[in-house]
Amino acid sequence: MKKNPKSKTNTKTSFDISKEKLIWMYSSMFRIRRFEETMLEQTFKGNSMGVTHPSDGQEAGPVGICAHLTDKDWIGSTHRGHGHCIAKGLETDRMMAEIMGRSTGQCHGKGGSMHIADFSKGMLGANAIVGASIPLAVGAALTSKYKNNEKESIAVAFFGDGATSQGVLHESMNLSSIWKLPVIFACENNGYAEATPSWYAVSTDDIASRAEGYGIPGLQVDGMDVFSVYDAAKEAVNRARSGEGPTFLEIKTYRYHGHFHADDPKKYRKQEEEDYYKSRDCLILFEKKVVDSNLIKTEELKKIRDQIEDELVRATEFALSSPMPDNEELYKDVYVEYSNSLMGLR
Ligand SMILES: Cc1ncc(C[n+]2csc(CCOP(=O)(O)OP(=O)(O)O)c2C)c(N)n1
Ligand SMILES: [Mg+2]
Repeated sequence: MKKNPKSKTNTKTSFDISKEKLIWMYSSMFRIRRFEETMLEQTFKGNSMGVTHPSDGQEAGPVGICAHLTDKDWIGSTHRGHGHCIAKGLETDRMMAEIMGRSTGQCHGKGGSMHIADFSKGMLGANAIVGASIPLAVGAALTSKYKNNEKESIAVAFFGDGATSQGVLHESMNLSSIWKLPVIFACENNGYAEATPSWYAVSTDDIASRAEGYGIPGLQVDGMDVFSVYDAAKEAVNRARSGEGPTFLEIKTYRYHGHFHADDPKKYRKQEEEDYYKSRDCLILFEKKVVDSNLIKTEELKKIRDQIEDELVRATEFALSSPMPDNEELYKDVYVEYSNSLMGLR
């Protein structure tokens, strides 16, 4: 067994959170869960364009972190990016339409599941290239530092365990450390990169400890418990906003579905493992904590779930009834249009 236990494990759980924020957290996690399940139903009906990677099971990570961010903060995302988008405030109807390749989609149907972006919300984009969110977020953090704007605008790079042995992460950690950039490295360690387990492919059980070598604090966090993520992220965000530089969070989580929407019989993992994580589901843990502490009533949570179910029915209808893009759309938002306008040719 590989061990390198230098990073700390976050064991704190705080209820120093407003009711409004608690409701936002629960709504966002449930919205992500039902978005992914609805998206999969639609994908199996043949309504999605291209490959989709569901993130259900992993909701507490993006929600616990984005709870501290505003539209002025940036996030970079992954191929499994729907949860990041929703936690950053993107609308489910335009996301669903994007996945279905419709003209009303977030990127006018040209991006699909793995390229949903919305700069107005600080969402730099989902990303099909493993590890590519990392330099994008570090670049955004550099902009912020350069403009003396860290208090208002920090950056978070979401990436999986599969990206953690790539050179780009290590170069990015080094640069962000020497320049004290306002960036958070949010590693969603769900135990697998496609079918390869991280115990086989990653040289340590403690990925967060890798940050120590770059002078960056690393913390392992229970990614099934949104409060655990929330507390760790609060510390990391405060460090970034106050000019103290980057933090690395390793969020221990689990994806409930296979790597992507089809053709993954999940033979590389055991049913007992899946059952274990599902018994610690983020929605169940949340409900238990807030109801036991008399912060929110069971009926209030049920009402939230009902509203989100309705929202997703409407989002799906919106997407299905939207037209496909015109051929003309092919010539918009492309590099030549952008560069010509920069050179004054258009
Ligand atoms: C640079 C690069 N290498 C390989 C791939 C193929 N690929 C797509 S997803 C994936 C696994 C990524 O695993 P991880 O980073 O742990 O994310 P997870 O799928 O578990 O969310 C791989 C190898 C890719 N898209 N980009
Ligand atoms: Mg993974």
